[in-house]
Amino acid sequence: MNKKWWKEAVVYQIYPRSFKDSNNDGIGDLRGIIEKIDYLDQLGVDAVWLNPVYQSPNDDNGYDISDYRAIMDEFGTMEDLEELMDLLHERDIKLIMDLVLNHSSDEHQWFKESRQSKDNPYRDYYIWKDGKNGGPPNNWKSFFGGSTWKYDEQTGQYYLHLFSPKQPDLNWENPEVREDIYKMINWWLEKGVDGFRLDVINLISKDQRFPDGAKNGQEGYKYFANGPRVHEFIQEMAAKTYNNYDAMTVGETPFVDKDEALKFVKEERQEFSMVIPFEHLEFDRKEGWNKITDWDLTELKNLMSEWQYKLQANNGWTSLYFCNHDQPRIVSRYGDDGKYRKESAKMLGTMLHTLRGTPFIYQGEEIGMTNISFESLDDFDDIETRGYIKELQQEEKMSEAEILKIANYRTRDNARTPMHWNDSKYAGFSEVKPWLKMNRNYPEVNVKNDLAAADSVFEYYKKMIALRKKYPVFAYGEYDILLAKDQNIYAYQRQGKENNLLVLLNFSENEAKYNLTAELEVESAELILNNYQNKADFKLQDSLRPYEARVYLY
Ligand code: ISL
Ligand code: CA
Repeated sequence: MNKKWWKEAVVYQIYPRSFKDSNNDGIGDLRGIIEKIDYLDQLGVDAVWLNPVYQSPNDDNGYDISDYRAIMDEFGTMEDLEELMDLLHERDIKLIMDLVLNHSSDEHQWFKESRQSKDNPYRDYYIWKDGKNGGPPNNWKSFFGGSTWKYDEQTGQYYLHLFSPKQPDLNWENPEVREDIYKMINWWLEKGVDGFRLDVINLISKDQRFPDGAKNGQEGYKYFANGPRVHEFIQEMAAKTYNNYDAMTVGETPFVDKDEALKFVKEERQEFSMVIPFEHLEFDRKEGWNKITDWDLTELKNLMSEWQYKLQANNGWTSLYFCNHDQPRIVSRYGDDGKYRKESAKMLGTMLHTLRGTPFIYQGEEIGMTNISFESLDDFDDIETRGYIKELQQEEKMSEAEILKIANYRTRDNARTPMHWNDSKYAGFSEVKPWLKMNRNYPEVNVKNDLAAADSVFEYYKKMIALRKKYPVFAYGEYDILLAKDQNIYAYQRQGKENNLLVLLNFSENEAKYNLTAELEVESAELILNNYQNKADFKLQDSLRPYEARVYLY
């Protein structure tokens, strides 16, 4: 196994808008992050990934970029970003930037030109088509509701937008677009950033026939996800930009299974260091956004195992995550955000830090932040949620109360409420009313409390990160599942050069018995991590307490 800094790293994701507001305008900013570098250092993370901080009209909170080489006014200046980068580097923390290359803002100079006329030099920077039978060119459905096509009066054609109409898709078929993008990426690399998270990067190559999708357009993704030229484009970009640096790259890849993933991350192919998988976060939404589905731990175990085995056998790598700015909080989904909040937060964290891959922590996860419960549909800010609410009201005629229930469970706002630093009004995030409502439990769940308590989620995370640094088996050990059929316990081994790990995770709120005598021949092992105070001796046959996590070294 080739050693790489990013295989040993733990990444901390910051959503700048909601991390820390330094100038009290209610919006988090770069100087706010600078104020909290000590905190990141204390936790022990190796890299910080910032969600987009570029100039943007904020139709989708920065994922609609109007200038890739300028900083959003609300977040600060380029000097602030450079200072942040230098200060992180002084502490050996890398800086990973978000790159949104599938689309830009409609307020980007390129699009302003492009929509002017059919013979404008920038026309082919975007995807323009004539309508069909008085409607859009095909039936593809946008991620945020409605058609993916918008009619533009000026030239009488439609442009493609997989996301909001203010996020027109760039035309990667055009070599000039690609070259302009590569120049921009190199400009950031020259500045000294250490890598990139590449937004929906597997959507950049569209089937040029633009066929209708089955199921009334729901399956349009078959023609724009993992498209015909996607690997050609990525290999070209990699060779001309980040592969000439010691950079880490993580491709965000919806609609990708383990086989598809391998094409992006097999080391010899030189595309990405790792991808962001989605399948492990889809169990509770198999029947769509507006229905919470029951699921079984064995499904999660099977899926994780498939990825783990496939990637380790083929020299591939992955990111490990449960939370990000698009996902509801994991304790409220796969854990318990009531009685066992702390135990389950630690147990889920243990899984992320002991599988083979690079763990990503999303701000607030390290203190066990939970989902929100907004009281009015007007409180939601997320463009995706607002799209669904409209659909449920107009097409499904669902009642307000039902919509509120599902929106609170599903909304991306769950991740985006301001970070809880202490128990003061607005939780130490700001002194004025923040841009998005707070989660009401901040007087209990906050950094100040966690730093003061020995059994806090924060202290546990700190310990996990330190262990990962101490024992290479955390990063490089071979994965092997144990107790594969158990419905409550996820158990596995990691086999390394010097040591092995045994990981036992109880996903249920009840005590769960296990018997490893048929699968393991280990006489003694040291308990190096446990989320309960009364420590358990090593036994091949024993039981785990509710949401208990144990990691043994032998
Ligand atoms: O968030 C989702 C599910 O709740 C996805 O549909 C999401 O839109 C998709 O994963 C792509 O996400 C990325 O690109 C979007 C942006 O809104 C997300 O914040 C970003 O992570 C468009 O740039
Ligand atoms: Ca601010």
